[in-house]
Amino acid sequence: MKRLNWDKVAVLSLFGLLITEAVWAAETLQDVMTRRGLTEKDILAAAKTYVPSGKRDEYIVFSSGGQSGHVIVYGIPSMRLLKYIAVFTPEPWQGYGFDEESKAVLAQGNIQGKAITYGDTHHPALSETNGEYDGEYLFINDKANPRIAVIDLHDFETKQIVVNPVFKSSHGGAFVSENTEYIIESAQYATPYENEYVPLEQFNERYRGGMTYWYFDRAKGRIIPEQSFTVMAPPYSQDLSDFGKGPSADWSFTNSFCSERYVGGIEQGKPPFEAGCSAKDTDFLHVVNWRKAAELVKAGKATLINNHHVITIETAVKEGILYLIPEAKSPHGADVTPDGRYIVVSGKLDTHTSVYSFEKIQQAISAGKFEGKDPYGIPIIAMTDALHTQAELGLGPLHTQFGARKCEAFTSLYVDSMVARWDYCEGKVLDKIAIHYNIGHLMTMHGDTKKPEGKYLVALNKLAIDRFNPVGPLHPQNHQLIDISNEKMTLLYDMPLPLGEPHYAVGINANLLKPIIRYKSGWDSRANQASPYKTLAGREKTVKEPGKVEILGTVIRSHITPEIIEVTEGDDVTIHLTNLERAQDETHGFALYGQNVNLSLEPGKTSSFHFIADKPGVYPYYCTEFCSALHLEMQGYLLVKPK
Ligand code: CUK
Ligand code: CUA
Repeated sequence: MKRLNWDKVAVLSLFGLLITEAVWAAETLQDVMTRRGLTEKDILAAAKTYVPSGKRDEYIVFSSGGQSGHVIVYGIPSMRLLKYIAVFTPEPWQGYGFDEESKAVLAQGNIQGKAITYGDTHHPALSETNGEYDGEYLFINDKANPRIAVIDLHDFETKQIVVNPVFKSSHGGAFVSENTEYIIESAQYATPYENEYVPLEQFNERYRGGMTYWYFDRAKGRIIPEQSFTVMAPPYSQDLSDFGKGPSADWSFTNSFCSERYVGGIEQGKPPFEAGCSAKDTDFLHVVNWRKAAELVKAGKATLINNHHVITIETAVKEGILYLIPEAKSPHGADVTPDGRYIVVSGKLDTHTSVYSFEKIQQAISAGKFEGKDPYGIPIIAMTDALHTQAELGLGPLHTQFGARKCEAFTSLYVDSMVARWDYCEGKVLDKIAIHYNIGHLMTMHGDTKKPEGKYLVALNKLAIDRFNPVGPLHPQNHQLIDISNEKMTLLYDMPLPLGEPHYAVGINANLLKPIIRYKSGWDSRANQASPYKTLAGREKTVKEPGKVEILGTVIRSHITPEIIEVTEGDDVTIHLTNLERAQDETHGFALYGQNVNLSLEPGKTSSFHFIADKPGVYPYYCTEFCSALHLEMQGYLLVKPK
């Protein structure tokens, strides 16, 4: 055996001790900055965004989840993800699309009898009272299949989906009126209102756009389709919308693109058309008196199409509720200023952003001063008669949000990849900041309300390119947090969002949200009422009828009751489970082998599932949330006996 050289051992251990000491000595801020290559600017940004362990964020953001059909919730300034809210797409963690209660919500979104299991969400809108966020509801649209969803912010769950009865394409939703009386959804690509084939040759006569006004019943927390209506519009590819505020509260504004009505190489009624959607110099801003439109519907002046109230173009013109104003080519955002006096519209193909004066629009309307009519007889107000000012902001201006200072606006510049801060009263640029890369929407805190809080701005960027660690050809998108509290805007943080294209987001002061911690015991959260299947401890039971088994069960640490379920091959099986927990965050899950069953049972919730036990066998089930030290023991067996 080789003898140890004790001298060497001693030297080595001393050396080891020294190294350990060097590493273990507390690092100073300067040490960390040197080690990680951080600048003072980085440290300042970190200090502005870091939310210490156990502390909470000042603002909560609801972002569109794009093609995922979800809504993404995160905090500002930390940019920490808090939740995905499943809306148009099944989502197993929440049991959404797996339990019968949420399946019923998704089924409301079926289109002409077909289940649609995704959505292309674009614009979330927070409910408002007197033009300010009240923290109660969130609405979001689906562009691919014109639908609007209602999310209750008391529990962050999707409660309702409504399908647009006349559009087959829509984009300009969801935006709310000052007191959330209506949610607007405007059409995008014109289609016939009827669900039938109409040849493209009849594009001008039969294809239509329009603006749907969904009536929201605040007491019920639901949209009432029967009390909703659509103002029909020409096939001009309506786009984004906004409701007025204050003096303009009774009006809504919707822009449009391709008012040439170009379709696949044919300008309607003319030979093949070269310039396509860029032949004209301007498109049309649609100005609608929705308050009066609602009165017309009540007075029986609407036409029923697909069992839905439609105000035809003819009626709209006759009653004076619809006007057009030329706007810069290929516009995108239409945003009403906090004081409700101006409408800001940017044309992507024009470097100017236009500020329309609501007062001037009203003057032109009451004086009957129009520059003419469009081919559908809608009066056109001359641009010069409606403009307050124009500002040259940069290339590809898109969307506008507002700041806390007087006349302060922020506009995204898609082509320049910049944000411009400017004064919409004076029409002058105040500051610009480069973003990475190609910004779409932008958002400031409460930036679309009567009282913007400013402070932070989030740039929602279409391309991330090289900002993050590469993860293959499909990149996440980039939400960039920008500090707007000082004279110069400064970039604070890049957050990758890997779920879908986040078109728009809304940020609300966290103090305004008061979500519940638990449901009332035995609650059907989707219907927002006590579940008929509510089950108390000790009252669990199995009801058997020939060919049918119904189980009323419970879950609580650390048992699923019943722990054994016996059925016969071919039985129609329904299981209702109530979570009896009252403790915060004591959610139990429920998964059953081979039946696509996956429930999330938050404290108090009752959820159900149903299936046909068509194959004899042994089907274990278990709780999917690590709920206690005896979590793994929370299990049972479903036994399907052969006939
Ligand atoms: S949109 Cu995507 S960037 Cu749907 Cu409002 Cu403008
Ligand atoms: Cu309940 Cu794990």
